Amino acid sequence: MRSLMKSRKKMSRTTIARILDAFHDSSRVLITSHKEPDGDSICSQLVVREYLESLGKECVLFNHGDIPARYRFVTGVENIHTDISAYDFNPDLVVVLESTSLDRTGDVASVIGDGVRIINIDHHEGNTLYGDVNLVDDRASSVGEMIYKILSEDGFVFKGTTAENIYIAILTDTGRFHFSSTTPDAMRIAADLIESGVDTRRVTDQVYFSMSEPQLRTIGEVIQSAEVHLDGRLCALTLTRALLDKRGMSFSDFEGIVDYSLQINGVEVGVLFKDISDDVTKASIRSRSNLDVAEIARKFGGGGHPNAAGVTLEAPLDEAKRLIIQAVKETLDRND
Ligand SMILES: [Mn+2]
Repeated sequence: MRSLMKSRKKMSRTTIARILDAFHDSSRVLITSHKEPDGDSICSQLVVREYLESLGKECVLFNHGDIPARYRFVTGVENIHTDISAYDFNPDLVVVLESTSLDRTGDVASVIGDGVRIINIDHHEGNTLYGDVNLVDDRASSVGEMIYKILSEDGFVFKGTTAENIYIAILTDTGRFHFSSTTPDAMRIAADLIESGVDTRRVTDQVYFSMSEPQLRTIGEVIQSAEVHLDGRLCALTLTRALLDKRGMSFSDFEGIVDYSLQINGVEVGVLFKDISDDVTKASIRSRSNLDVAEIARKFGGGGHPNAAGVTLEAPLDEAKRLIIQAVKETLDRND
């Protein structure tokens, strides 16, 4: 515990105290995160809700975009609303997690009234500090890790669902303790959570080894169509609406399949392209070296972490592929 205490200094104690004050002073809290939420954002939101409800606060959770299939087992996930047209809440505090800018919350941004206090908690580089209180730590493995540290300062004890949900946040944001975000702090917190009873085998099975047969077969087709470019340094995967329609599935059934783009030895950059519509393509970009793919994503209005970024391009699939592959080529050429 000693080294965990020491490393907590990375996040300002004053800022943590201000966040805890805001939590205690609130009565109605909207908790949100980025569009197309992932394991870290979903689980962190649920933990903040449990904590605030334990203080007697009223909480509403809203996200823009479906809960990915692999997180539908998470305890409490049914409390996250996604139909913004049904939004009817008047919060006195808004907690925004995992969002570099307020726009990243998508439609939720449009229902946040002027003058409502905003708490911004994030671990992405380039956060625009749009909150009344901003806690941004780009060295944190996950927002889940940050929430663990913040709420621990208030004496909150993680057990049962809250322990499991922080564990899932760290597990998924570190790629199963694989990415360089797998820090000593992340491991220490994970160890504390396992000590408090998290069943790591069950949780990992549920997130990563619980797909349906059509999901597995669709992934097979995506892998089959992998394209290798730039002398074997870039691997591009494509998930199309046509393929999803054929199997009656949706993009949210395939969160995480970009990871397959980095499976080939020698590939430095992996990209998953999704044709969201005829004129809009989403690219998830990954790297395994110190090549900064967030910089590539930012070139087109996206963002993320150095090894994991994303961008939505107003371009058809083929055009988007050309643009991203060219940008990766330029970055590789510059680094050579
Ligand atoms: Mn995260």
